[in-house]
Amino acid sequence: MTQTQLAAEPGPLSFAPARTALIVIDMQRDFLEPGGFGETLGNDVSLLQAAVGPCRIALGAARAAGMLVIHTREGHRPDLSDAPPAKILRGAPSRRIGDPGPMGRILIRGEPGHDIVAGLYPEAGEVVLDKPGKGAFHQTDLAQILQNYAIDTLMVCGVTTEVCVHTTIREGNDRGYRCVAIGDACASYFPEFHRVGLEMIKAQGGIFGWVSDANSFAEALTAAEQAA
Ligand code: C5J
Repeated sequence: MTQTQLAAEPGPLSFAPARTALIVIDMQRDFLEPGGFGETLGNDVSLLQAAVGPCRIALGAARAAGMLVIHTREGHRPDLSDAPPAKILRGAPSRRIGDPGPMGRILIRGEPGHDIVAGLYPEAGEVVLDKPGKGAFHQTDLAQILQNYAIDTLMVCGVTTEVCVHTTIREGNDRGYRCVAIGDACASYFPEFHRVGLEMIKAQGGIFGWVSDANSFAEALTAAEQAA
């Protein structure tokens, strides 16, 4: 099986594209566009645009390499039966989960705001995973999907760095996956949290993963293609 080397921190990582999944976390209108969940929590959603271009690079490279691509969407059933009251009621947002907004009901499956942004839209055959929580393993069939494809390495990008990206990487690490944050393809409403969030992953010799970037990921896949 073809292996390739990824430039990463705290050190390079050898991986087999055939055993690797790209997971694009929650690049949804609800987080990236005005009027959605992110804005109701008082955030400047324009800050998340920084991740779109690098996510496109990572997605394009993964697609060209024939890798498993998984898109996640955070959201809830229309009857809110899967939404913990503590999540709905937490904080003091101007509009809460399930309430009507300019992109439909906030953070509800099937509503326009729940959809993935146009520039990163899933292609036919890619896995779209609906998750009720922050982590992509919580109450989803992700573990089964990764097992079925014999995946051992997760390349993770999306939003937000310190919430859903971090939670998913921590969950994956505890389940034995080698997890890499594609750092420039992640973003946060808090630039400092983004920076420190990436630092946390790779500190202590890579305490729960590695950090790389979209171009390095694409270069590693090109090298794998040339070696095959
Ligand atoms: C948040 C996420 N931040 N996708 N969700 O609530 O990170």
